[in-house]
Amino acid sequence: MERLDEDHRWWTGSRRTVVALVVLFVVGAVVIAGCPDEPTEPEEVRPARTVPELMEARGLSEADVQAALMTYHPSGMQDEFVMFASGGQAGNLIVIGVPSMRILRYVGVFTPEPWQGYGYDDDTAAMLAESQRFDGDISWGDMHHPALSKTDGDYDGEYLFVNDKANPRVAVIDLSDLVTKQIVSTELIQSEHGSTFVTPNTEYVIQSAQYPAPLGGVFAPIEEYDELYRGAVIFWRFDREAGRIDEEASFAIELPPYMQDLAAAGWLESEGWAFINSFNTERAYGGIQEGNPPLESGSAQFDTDFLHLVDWRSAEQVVADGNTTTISDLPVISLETAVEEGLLYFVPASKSPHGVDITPDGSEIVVSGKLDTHATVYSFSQMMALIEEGEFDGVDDYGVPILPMEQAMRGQAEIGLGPLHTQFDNRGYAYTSVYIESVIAKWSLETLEVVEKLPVHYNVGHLSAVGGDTVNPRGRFLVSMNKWALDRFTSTGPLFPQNFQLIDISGDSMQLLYDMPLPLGEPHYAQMIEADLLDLDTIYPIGYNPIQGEIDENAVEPGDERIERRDDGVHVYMTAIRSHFNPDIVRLQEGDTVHLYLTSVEQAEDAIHGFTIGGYDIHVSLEPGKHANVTFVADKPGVWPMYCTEFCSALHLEMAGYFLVEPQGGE
Ligand code: K7E
Ligand code: CUA
Repeated sequence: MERLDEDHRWWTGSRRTVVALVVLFVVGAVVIAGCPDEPTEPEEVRPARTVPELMEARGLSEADVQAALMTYHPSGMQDEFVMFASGGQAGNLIVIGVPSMRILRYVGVFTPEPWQGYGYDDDTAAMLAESQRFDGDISWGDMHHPALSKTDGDYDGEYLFVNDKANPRVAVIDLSDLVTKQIVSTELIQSEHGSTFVTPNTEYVIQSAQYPAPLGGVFAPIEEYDELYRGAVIFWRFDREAGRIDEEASFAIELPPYMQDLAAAGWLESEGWAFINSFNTERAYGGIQEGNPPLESGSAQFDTDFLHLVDWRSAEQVVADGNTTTISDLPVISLETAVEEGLLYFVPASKSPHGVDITPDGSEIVVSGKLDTHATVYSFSQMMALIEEGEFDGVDDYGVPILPMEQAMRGQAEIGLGPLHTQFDNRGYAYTSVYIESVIAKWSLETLEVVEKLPVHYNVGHLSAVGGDTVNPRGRFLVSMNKWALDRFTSTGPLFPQNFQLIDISGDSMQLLYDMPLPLGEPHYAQMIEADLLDLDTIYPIGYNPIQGEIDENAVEPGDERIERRDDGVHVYMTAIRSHFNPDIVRLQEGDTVHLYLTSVEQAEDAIHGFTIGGYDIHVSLEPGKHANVTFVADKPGVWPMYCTEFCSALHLEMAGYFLVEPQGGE
C-alpha cells in the first residue's frame, strides 16, 4: 500500500517536479506563441442530434436504426405482445412488453413478494405455507416453464400455470388480475421438470418427474435404484369454472427410473396423448467417490433414450375404473397397469433428448438431442399404426413396448451442435435453439432443411415465438433466452445477467433487434401472447379478496370502521382511502391477538396504498377495492407507527397512525 502511494505521489518527487515545471513552461510558451491578435473561434462542440449525425457518432448501421424503430415505444405507446417469463430461482413470474422488452411486472408465486404483500397477509401466507412439502419451510422456488391456458390448442388468455422444479409444485395464476390463486404440491415425486404443459383445452396440467426417487418420499438405498426408484407423470385436473386445480380429480402414472424431462400434450390429430422425453436410460446414478462414473458420463453410454408416449384419455378411464393405488393422496396407475392397459409406449430418441414440441397441425413431434446434431421429426400417425399393429422392437426392462425408431419418424433435420427447443411460425418454419453453437436455426418443416442460422449471445436455452407452441403460431417475434451474456453488457461483477434477444422473424431472414439483460433468476422459458387477448381488471369491487375470489366476509364498508375487543382478540375493521387509515389509533395490550381487516375503499385506477406496522414484519398491498386479512399477536410492547407505503397522494406521508401496545402489568 505504502509503495503504491509513493509511486502515485509523483508531485512530491523533486525530479518529477522539475519535469512537470518544464512541461508547463513549454505548453504555456506554445499557447502564447500561437495566440494571434484576434482570438480564434473555439471549435463548436455540439452533441450529435440529427439521425445521420447520431448514426455516425455512435457507429450505427441502417439495420441498427431499423431495429431501434421497431422496438422503440414513445411515452404512452403500448406493446403489442406480452411475454410471461419464468423468474427462475426467484420463484416468481416476470411480465415483459414485446417488442419494447420493458419489464412491466413481477408476480409473486413461490416466494414471498413484499411489494405485493404476497406471503404477508393471512391468505397468501397460508397458500405458501400449505404448498410446503413434508412440513418444510421452503423460501424459494425454481421456476422453469410458464404455460398459458388453451382452448382448442390456442392461448385463451385466461390462466397461466408455472412449476417449481426443486420442490414439485404447480401454481395457478389468474390472468384477470395477474395474481397467484393456488399452489398445489405433491410428495409423490422429489423433483420435477416436465411442467407445466397443458392439454389442448386445459383439461390437465402436466407435471412429470425428473430425478427418480422412491415414490411418496420414502427411503430406499440407491443400490436398489432399478427396483425401487421411479419416475412419474402427474395429470393435475384443472377446473376452469372454479379457476383452480381439482386435486381430487387428478392422477399420476408410475414411470421407469429414467430421468423424465420435458413434456408436451398433443393437439388436433395427436390430441389425447402426452409426450415426455427422458434421458439416462442407462439408469446411472453417479457415485464418483464410490468408483462409479459421474452421472454426466454414466448417463451418456447409449445412443438413444426414450421418448414416452402416454395415452392420457385412456388413463382417465383406468382411473375412473379405480385401477389405481393411492400414494401421497394421488391415485397412481402402476407401471404394470400402464403397460397392460396400453397407456405407455416408448420410442428411441437421439442421445440425451431435451425439447419435445408438437407441430402446429398436431401431426408430428419434434425432439432434439443435447448431445446430438439432429431434430427428429416423429410422425404421430406412423406411431399409432405401429402400436395398432403391435410392431415393437421388444420391451424395456419394465415391460414397456418400444416402437422402432426408423418407422416412427418422418425424418431428421441436421441442425447443429446441441439442439434444445423448437418453436414454430405461421409460414411452415421451425426454429430450434442450438446451445453449444449459440445460434437459432430456422428450418423448413416440409423439407427438413436448415435455411438460416442466426448467431445469438450466448448459449441459448429456450426460445419463444408468439404462439410458438400452439395450433396457431403467429410468427412476428421470437425471443432467444440466452444463458450466457459474456461481453454484451456493462459489467456487474462475477454474476452476469441473462440475455433475452428479440428477433424479428417476419421477414425472409431473421433480424436481431434488441438485447435485454434479465437481472433476475435463470428464466428458462416464456410464452408470448397478444396484449389484447388479455382482459385484466384494474379495480376490484370494494372488499374483494383476490385469493378467495369473492367479497371477503370481513370486508369493511366506509362508515363501518371499528375496533371490537372479543374473547378471541381485538378485531380491527379498517379502511384505507387517500389519505388516511380509519381507525388510525389502535390501542392494544401486550399479548393481544389482533385480527386486522383491511379494505381499500378506493375505486380509482392506480390509487394504491400499502400498509405496514413497524416491528411486526407486516406488509399489505391495497389495490383499489382489495381486502386483506392479517392476524398477528401483539407480543412486542411499544409504540408502533403504522403507515402507507405507496406514495399515493400529496398527503401520503400523513397517511399514518399508531399501534399502541401497552406492556403487561402496565408500565
Ligand atoms: Cu431447457 Cu428447464 Cu425447459 Cu431450461 S429447460 S433451457
Ligand atoms: Cu396511501 Cu400513501
